[in-house]
Amino acid sequence: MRTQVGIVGAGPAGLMLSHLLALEGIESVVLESRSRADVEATLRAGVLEHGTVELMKSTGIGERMQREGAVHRGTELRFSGRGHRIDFADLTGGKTIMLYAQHEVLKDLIAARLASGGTILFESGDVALRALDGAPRLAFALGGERREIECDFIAGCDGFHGVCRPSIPESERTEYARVYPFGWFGILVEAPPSSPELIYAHHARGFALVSTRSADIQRLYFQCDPHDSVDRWSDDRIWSEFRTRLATVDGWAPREGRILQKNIVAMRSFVCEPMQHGRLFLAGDAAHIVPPTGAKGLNLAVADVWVLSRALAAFYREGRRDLLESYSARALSRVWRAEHFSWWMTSMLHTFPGNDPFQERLQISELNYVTSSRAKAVTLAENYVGLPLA
Ligand code: RFL
Ligand code: PHB
Repeated sequence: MRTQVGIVGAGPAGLMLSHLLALEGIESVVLESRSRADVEATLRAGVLEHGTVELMKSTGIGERMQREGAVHRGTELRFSGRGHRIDFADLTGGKTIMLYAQHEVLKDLIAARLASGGTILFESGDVALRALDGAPRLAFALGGERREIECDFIAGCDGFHGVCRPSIPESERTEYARVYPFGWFGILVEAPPSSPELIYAHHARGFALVSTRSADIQRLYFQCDPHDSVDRWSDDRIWSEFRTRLATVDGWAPREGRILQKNIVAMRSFVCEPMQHGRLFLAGDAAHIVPPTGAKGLNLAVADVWVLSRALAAFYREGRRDLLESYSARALSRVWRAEHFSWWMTSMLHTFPGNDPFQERLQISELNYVTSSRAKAVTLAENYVGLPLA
């Protein structure tokens, strides 16, 4: 088997790359270790930046998102028992975000690729990368048989725990990491949204977030011990924690309902530099991780593959190599901006173990500033809706 670009991973990075390349007439094969059903059912992100939304619309995969997604023109920061609105549209010259679940984006991308004759090999096992400096190949197992694909380039879109990043010799990469001393306890709830916009709440007991998935499903999170277990949290205990952390002076309470799912996610910041080695290019979580407080992960994956697809298009159309050579540097400048924003939002809103009253006063001061100074609010808003795609 031969293709122009071998892509490992059918997440947002891999599928969007395959889609963007197809629009340029560039062939790709996507190898995915999980089944299609599993990929299409895994619950993750929910917020799409302005640029991600525009890219989906302009490349013909935005139709269902426009019908079923919800446009949000702002968000609420809640602390000391009061809510403060950050008006994205007003602060950014009209930009907004879209609430549309990551697995819905993946369903749309998979349908679009298959409808235009694209190849996605689900349930591919034992993927290995060979000859990254010469004529690269992807070796893998499918349906009990060993197979190989020869490619011009390999895109490593296989997430944080994938095989692509470790294929770059350790001496050729530098990793920057921060692990946070807390995790997020997430629940999926059968109830209409408690609020028309997302609520990011700072409370002495810890951070809480109110988000939605649809007209009758809510997604809520609260900061927890990363080593905690969902079994220790009864539904009553969960609701009591949310009521406490989200309480306002005028008696606001979340809309409660049947809890459909509970999970705990760890929080980390991570960047691998460079994001390329020979003919291998990393994109998305394979190269970097942000804590979810800035809602950036999926959007960064899309921004990476936008840059990579432009570089590959320039190579195949005009024989240019310069954009491929500068891929990592150009992608990393956006990555580090998002790393800073995600770290800043996380630091401002969470309670850190061992926080002293001085630290707590600093957090409240910063929250007061963000919600009272237009200049500071603009920095939050323009990062949250997303800086323009390169
Ligand atoms: P993914 O989505 O992890 O996809 C990688 C794919 O590669 C496959 N794979 C392999 N395939 C073949 N061979 C191998 N050896 C393989 N190893 C792995 C995997 O099965 C998988 O299908 O990475 P990608 O494409 O880079 O996309 C990244 C995003 O998924 C991620 O950043 C976001 O979900 C992060 N995130 C959020 N991002 C946002 O932009 N907005 C949000 O609101 C948001 N909320 C979140 C989030 C992540 C969360 N969790 C679970 C960490 C909320 C949460 C709770
Ligand atoms: C979500 O809806 O899952 C979500 C929203 C905003 C975030 C993180 C996750 O910052």
